[in-house]
Amino acid sequence: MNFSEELDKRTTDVEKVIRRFLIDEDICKNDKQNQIYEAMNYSILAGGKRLRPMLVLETCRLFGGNEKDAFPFMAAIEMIHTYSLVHDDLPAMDNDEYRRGRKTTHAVYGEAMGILTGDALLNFAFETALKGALQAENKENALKALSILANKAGVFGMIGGQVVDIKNDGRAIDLDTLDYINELKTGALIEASMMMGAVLAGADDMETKKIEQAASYIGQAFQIQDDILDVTSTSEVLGKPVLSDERNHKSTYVSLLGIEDASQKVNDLTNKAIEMIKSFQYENEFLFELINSLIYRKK
Ligand code: GRG
Repeated sequence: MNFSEELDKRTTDVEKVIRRFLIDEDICKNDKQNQIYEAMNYSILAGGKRLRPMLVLETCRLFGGNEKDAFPFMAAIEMIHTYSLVHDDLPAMDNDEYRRGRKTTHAVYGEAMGILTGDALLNFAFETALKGALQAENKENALKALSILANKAGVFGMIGGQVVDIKNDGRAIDLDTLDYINELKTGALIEASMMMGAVLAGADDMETKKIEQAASYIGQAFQIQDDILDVTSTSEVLGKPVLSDERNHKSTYVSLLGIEDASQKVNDLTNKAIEMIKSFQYENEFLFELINSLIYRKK
């Protein structure tokens, strides 16, 4: 099996894990609030690369951990990621009509339900992770993972990055501010994913710190590649509008440095991350290939 076939297979496996933690609409169909279950499942089951849950699992495997303990955290991180997309697409934020190749949640269910769907996914993520932690083989490690998740999703992580991004809306920003936004807005959930995988497998503080740094490089590279695809790809391939940064007057690595330098930066950051992870002397060839493949991703 080549890497791309292996990736497809593992994405399907990750998808199966996520589905196990979602609300069963049939069982709950008599609840008066049943539309929220439908909207939650509509947004989370719309596809997506499932990168973050895959990083949880593969980093857990890197450190030789118990995969079962990682499952609820894989679902939780994808719920938080999906909530951020649902809220980011709202009229008050980017006001986008398409995401993951289909109508955005608010476009289908209305703005109020869009807000509530994001809120519900965020809350359900913590309910899922907490239940998982209570049943985990190593509860102390699971609690550490839970604390990482809360920290990286919040004001010191993803939300903090979004705040700085919005505060600078329509303004030209310098590279330092851009790095700050990218590290938090995009990097924080990727850091959370890899750190959770590591601590669930019993990685010590020094190893976890190193994983955090490597994941931060991966997150920055991921965001710069996202900016490149925004100007080089098509809405059919991406499943969302292109040229959105230009339309929203957003400074990116592409607008500040040009495509060539931005691509070089993606390469450099990715290589630094892989080198750092390889320095542990643990083996997970698929994880290394996965990180490397993000340089060439088309969506
Ligand atoms: C808290 C409202 C709120 C927002 C937080 C993460 C975020 C800020 C907004 C989401 C939109 C955005 C451009 C995020 C940057 C990270 C990024 C490139 C997300 C897209 O992730 P992919 O490509 O998406 O993994 P799929 O659909 O494949 O899961």
